Amino acid sequence: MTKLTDKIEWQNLLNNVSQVKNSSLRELFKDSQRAEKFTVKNDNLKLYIDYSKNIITDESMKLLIDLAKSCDVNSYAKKMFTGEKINWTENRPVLHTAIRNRSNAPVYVDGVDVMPQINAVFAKMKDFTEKLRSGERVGATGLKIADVVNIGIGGSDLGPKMVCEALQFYADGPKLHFVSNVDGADIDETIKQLDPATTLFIVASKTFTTQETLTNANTAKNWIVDKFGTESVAKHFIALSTNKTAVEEFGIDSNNMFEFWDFVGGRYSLWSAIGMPIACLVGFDKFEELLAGAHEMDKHFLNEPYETNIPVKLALLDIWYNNFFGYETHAVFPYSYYLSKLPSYLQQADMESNGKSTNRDGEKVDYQTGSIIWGEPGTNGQHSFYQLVHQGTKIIPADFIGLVNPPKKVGDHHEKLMANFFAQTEALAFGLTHDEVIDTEEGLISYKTFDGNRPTNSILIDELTPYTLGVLIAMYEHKIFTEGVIWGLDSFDQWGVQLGKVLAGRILPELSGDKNSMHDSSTNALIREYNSKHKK
Ligand code: G6Q
Repeated sequence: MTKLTDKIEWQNLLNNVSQVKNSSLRELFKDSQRAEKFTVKNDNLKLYIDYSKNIITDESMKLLIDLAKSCDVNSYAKKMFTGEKINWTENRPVLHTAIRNRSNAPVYVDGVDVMPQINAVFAKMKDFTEKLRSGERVGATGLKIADVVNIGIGGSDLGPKMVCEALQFYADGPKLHFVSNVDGADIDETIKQLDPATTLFIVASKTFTTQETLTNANTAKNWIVDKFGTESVAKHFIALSTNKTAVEEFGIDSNNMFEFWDFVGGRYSLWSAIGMPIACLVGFDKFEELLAGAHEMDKHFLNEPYETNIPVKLALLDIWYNNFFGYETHAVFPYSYYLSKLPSYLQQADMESNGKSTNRDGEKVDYQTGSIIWGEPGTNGQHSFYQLVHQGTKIIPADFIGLVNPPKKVGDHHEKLMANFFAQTEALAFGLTHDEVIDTEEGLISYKTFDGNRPTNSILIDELTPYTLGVLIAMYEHKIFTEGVIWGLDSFDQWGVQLGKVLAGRILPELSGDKNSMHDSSTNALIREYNSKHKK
């Protein structure tokens, strides 16, 4: 297969970037059609995406689309949706799209339709959440469950936590808490505010072998068992997992286990039983609306031509800056309080998927792959790090995400919020020239000029509902997928996180003083220092 960087489409982009790199957005916007040309509006998805404030021309966009075509993005998407084993290092299909396949059309894995098993778990989730929310399912003392604690980490934490935060406005169920860190402070600070009689723990772990999760789950179990005895585990714990044996060994009856499967990757699992906290918080119907939104985006991604395909466009723009301009980070700035956890969710989704350097042929790549993703809610960022975004020496392409209508109108807050969104993208694009700086002492003019030409995408969502949230998350998932295909990566494995886990397992007994250190001089000295001062 031709190497990515040897492809004619790649070479054409290299030529194009040398012509376009120094263009200014002020110049490019002399084309009065530019905003219209570089906007995708989709009423069905309730999205309006304006990517005109990027350093691109019609020709650059065409050449980027040629690259996507030459890398067969759409054929790979079809392979994913139809259950081919595109996660080749783990020999697994990648079917988070089947979980939210609202059409219920069969999806086969090794000749077996997976839809009936998906539907069966959803029926069990619906029944459970309805009983929990109505008070029919109670704790050991007969009291209604008021607090639900999700114990999980990584993909078994970030997705449901982000969605629960985003859908807070619709919350009408028990209060949700999330414990992920193995630092005892996390579980301790959480349970100290709770009443064990009215608390349910969800132990969310695909493998049910994750050290952090099992440590927290055991601490929680001791807390409950100390009060109400071993029998009470059945009333206060449920498990979300693929590993029935380990769940039962922990002491949770398989009736209280909600299954998912190896074909759902951890960071793509919020649509599965891992979404249980979401269904507890807002009800199963709203959880289904979330799935429906994602399914609508799935259809768009699969069927829309590249020219108007939203995830493909966003992926190509990221590749444009990452590979042709050499910009290393990509920021996500939600102008919505509810979306404040989106950047940290996307950090995992993107960086764990595409933070890799070995391609399909098992060779080291000779080009950049996954961007560094970071971000914060926008207006807060404006009062802290936006200085660097506007006037620093680094260029940071950014997604600005805002709502046309907030879930609730509070005075004129929303107008002020969105005025900031629009002002920031305008200022980043067009800056302020020397001549435009007014009322300033001559010596300060150079400090007060803004170069502009800082690229942004403006993503407007009609309103924040479970449906549009599903659309938004799936949009980013498919953006990540598209980039992974073009870079020739397996976006669905995560070997990079293994080494640290193995070494931590080796070091743990050394911290009890049971073994001698056998590491490099720095690690040995750190362990000695810790052991000499740590109070046992
Ligand atoms: C996600 C990763 C990782 C995983 C956690 C938790 O794609 O695989 O973040 O979700 O390590 O794993 P368990 O769910 O197995 O506990």
